[in-house]
Amino acid sequence: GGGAAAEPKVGLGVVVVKGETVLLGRRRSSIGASTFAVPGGHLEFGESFEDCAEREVKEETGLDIEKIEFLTATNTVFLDEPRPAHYVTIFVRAVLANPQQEAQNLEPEKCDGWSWYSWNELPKPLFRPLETLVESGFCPFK
Ligand code: 8DG
Ligand code: MG
Ligand code: MG
Repeated sequence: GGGAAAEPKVGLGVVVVKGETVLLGRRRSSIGASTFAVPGGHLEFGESFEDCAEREVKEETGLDIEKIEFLTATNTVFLDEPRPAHYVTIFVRAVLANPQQEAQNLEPEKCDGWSWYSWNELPKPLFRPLETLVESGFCPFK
């Protein structure tokens, strides 16, 4: 796998914040299988970060988000995967448009389910881009 034609891709992760907690799900997809990640996916051609964040969170969890803000970007090379990959991940933060709304697992073939975790008690292992974000000392609460 991997071949000379492989290029870095742009992923986008959404740190959805509710009170002191963030939304994470365990991945079933090939890259980072069984690691905990925030909802997200590929930035599509012509899409803004905000539109991508809204779309991916809606597709994967059914949740409506607002107050979408850019946080930071990470650079991750996945060499130990079945198919090597390189992602620049744009991380944004958002809050629920309606805090009563519950997360649904709308892509069960890609995720084991969504739960809320305190930033101080994150589950392990984290998906590499998220681990990088956490290790950089970044805190989405302010
Ligand atoms: P899409 O086809 O809906 O765009 O993608 P997806 O089906 O949602 O796939 P995904 O694996 O969730 O996201 C696509 C890629 O984005 C993934 O293989 C790696 C990259 N990615 C990061 N960081 C993050 C992250 O924090 N969360 C998610 N979900 N994907 C991320 O680089
Ligand atoms: Mg996804
Ligand atoms: Mg998706």
